[in-house]
Amino acid sequence: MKTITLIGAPIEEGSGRRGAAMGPTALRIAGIDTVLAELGHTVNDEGDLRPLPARDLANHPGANNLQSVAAFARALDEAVHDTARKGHFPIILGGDHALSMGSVSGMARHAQDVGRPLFVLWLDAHADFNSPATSPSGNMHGMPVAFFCGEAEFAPILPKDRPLVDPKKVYQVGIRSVDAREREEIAEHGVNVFDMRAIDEMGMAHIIRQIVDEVRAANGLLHVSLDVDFMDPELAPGVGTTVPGGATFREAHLIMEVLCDSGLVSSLDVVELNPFLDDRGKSARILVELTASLFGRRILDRPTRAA
Ligand code: EXY
Ligand code: MN
Ligand code: MN
Ligand code: MN
Repeated sequence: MKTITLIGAPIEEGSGRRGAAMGPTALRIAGIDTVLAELGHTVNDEGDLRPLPARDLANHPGANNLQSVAAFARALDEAVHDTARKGHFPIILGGDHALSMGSVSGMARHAQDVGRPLFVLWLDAHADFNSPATSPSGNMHGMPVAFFCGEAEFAPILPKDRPLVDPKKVYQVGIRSVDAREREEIAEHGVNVFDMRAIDEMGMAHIIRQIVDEVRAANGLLHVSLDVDFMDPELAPGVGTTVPGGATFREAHLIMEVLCDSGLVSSLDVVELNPFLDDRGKSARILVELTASLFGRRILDRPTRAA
């Protein structure tokens, strides 16, 4: 059983619209804490971070709301690193996806402390590999992967010596919306992308087992970043960036079940939930279901699959 720390990150300034700041509250109302406690885990809810804007940074024409986004990145880098150092499992309740600039950086520091490589599983419709130089929107929720890989260095958001994530240790699953320059960047840097076509052709079981096998072979830590728009919008409508043709309920569940069996997951972001756009809490409830599967809820007991 784990000791889990819930960290609320009510950021919406990275997304270009209002509503995602209500995400942490909706996830709590949907029962994320009680579900985990009922599975036998110890759950500490640290409440929500409320950082003041980072006024030391100049506004940037290609990075909307930089001061607010940077403030959350700094606060999460610290909070996630501190949580992991105590041996606790951080779950970050978002909030838009710009928060992963901080959460992944905090885990990269922890991985460096313990001498293990950090892998990132990015469950998303989008590659989130823009920078201010490539972004069509300037919205920073489209930039976190480039940021933690060191490919969006335009302002002193985090210390210069922060550890970066190797793009070849980033696995993106569910992708179906990639901008022109982003497409070139992810290819150039060797990000592992399993787009929806790959899921259709190979099957989710094959893909997730391949990822788990690679993390295990490297004795890695695995940070999971779950964007609501990874799932099909019919299933999870509570997000501002819906893209048709997403993952099904079973595909999403299977990932969580296999990840749970693997024992390799070190940290989790649950992001982009916009309760203002949701349908009577449907998306929030699905996110709680998926989190429960990651932490041990299972349909039936089954023998552990040989590695
Ligand atoms: N690629 C688009 C942009 O950079 O503006 C859309 C990004 C949406 C990002 C969402 C959170 O995954
Ligand atoms: Mn995203
Ligand atoms: Mn997305
Ligand atoms: Mn580049």
